[in-house]
Amino acid sequence: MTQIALEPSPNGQVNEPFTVYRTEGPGSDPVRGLPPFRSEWIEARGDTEAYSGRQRNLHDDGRTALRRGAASAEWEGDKPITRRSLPGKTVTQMYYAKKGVITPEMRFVALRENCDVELVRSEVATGRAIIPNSINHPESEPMIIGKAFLVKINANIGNSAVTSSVAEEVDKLQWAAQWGADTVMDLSTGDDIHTTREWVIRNSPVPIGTVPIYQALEKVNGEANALTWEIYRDTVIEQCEQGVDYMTVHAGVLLRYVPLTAERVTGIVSRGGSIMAGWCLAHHQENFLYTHFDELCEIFARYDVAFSLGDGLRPGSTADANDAAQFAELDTLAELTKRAWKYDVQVMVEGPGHIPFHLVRENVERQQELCDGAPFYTLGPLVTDIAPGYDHITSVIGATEIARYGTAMLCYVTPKEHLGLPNKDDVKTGVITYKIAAHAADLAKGHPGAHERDDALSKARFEFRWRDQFALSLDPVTAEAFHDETLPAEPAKTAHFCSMCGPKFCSMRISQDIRDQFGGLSEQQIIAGMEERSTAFRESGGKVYVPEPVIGRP
Ligand code: IRN
Ligand code: FE2
Repeated sequence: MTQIALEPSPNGQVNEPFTVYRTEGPGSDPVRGLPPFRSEWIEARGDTEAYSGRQRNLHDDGRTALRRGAASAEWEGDKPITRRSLPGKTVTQMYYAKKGVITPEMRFVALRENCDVELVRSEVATGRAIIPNSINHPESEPMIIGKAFLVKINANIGNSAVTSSVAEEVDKLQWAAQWGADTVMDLSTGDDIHTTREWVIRNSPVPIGTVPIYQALEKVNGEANALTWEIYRDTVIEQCEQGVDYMTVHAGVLLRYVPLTAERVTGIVSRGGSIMAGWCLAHHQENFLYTHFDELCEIFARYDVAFSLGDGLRPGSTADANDAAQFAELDTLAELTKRAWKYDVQVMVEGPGHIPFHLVRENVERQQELCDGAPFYTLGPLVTDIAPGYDHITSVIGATEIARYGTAMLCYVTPKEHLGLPNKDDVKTGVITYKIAAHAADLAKGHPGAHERDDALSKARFEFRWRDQFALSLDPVTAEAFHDETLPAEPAKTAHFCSMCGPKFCSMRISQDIRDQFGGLSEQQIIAGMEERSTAFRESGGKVYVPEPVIGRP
């Protein structure tokens, strides 16, 4: 927890420090990684074994650097030691929740959410919430995704073949977490995919998600037709061993759904969805992610990795919203959700995309109904297609609406969406934009305590405690910089106005003057005074508009 110290009010009243949870971690040296503080909890359950994983492809720079100091991974020869379940044991939070066992992870979550631990346990047991913290990511701080809890946001990072280095990705991860990303997805596709991910996970206090089909595709040199279940499975295991916490799996893109996209304005826009659709058509076979789904569940159960069931057929334009292809896939995702639950594997379901405002709500209500309340995780949605360069805004409008009606996690969209790879500024803009949506939804849902920060900031604003107003804001740096642009001097930090309205027209100052004027009077005195006036008003005829007195006429 972080405490924000506050100044006293002008009347001398003390303002208690304001407590917030920040997913920053203690801060880490990139080549050492964060301390693996969950290791003890995991080992104490006695349900896992250490073994030397099958990880390969470690590039030299990554290996030597991480070997020198990696806090969590021990090494045997060239292979790191990782954990998996003992044969016959299930290690997932859902398994323990269903058994009625409260894990340290659940307690941590309850403290973080400031709620009853029993709520955490029961929501995880029914599948309405997930705690996506894998046993091979002991550096991660437990968190929960579910509609009974605070709305979460995810930031995507990742290099592509054209730009970015490993160090830059770690930097982006820390940057995203610092501004408040609750999870981060590493969508790297370049050569150093394995090394990049290793660095990202070892330094991440937040759960890390991936889309394994991207790496599987790299292994077959981008030839989607050459993909096989075996290559995919080995990629998944490699990532489970590294400590990926949740994985997007596009298992709902069924062969028979692909023709439903033929008449669309924008066809299939999901990367994973288009890979799988291409594979299905090329082989004229059912999607191997669907046909091997049970094996995937068995693997995920061994590491407590959560499914993020991918929406490979999400609409990529408002014209295609809520169409047959999208909803057919959702039916299949609902079926798969229940299949995963049989293995006690945690699941969330991904959602769109591009949806005009009036069709947004139906998406979450339908998903909640079909998937028995499994957490919904949506990409925006963008409510219009006409503002490239501003798609953090077109999407956050839909995101706020969909979160209000029960979406549990929002995948951010940056201003670079549809245009290019986001840089650090874009990552920050995307995160802050989505923090606003998540918090607005928490307020609208009446989430207990959500309004406290608003109230504290508003009080500071009204009392001209400028420093407190900055400190309580989502982006103190920008707030202070904007203020200082016109009034940089130190006295302005306590001045009873800013340059927006100037000293004479500051409404907050005028309101305070009014209060001061009546400040000496008791409430009874004020009420009595008002009554006296009101009686006089009624006795004089009770008219709001009184005819102008006629003066000087005979
Ligand atoms: C989230 C909701 N719907 C899609 N997403 C995210 O999109 C998902 O979590 C992942 O980060 C990315 C996957 O993109 P493709 O492969 O579906 O385009
Ligand atoms: Fe799009």
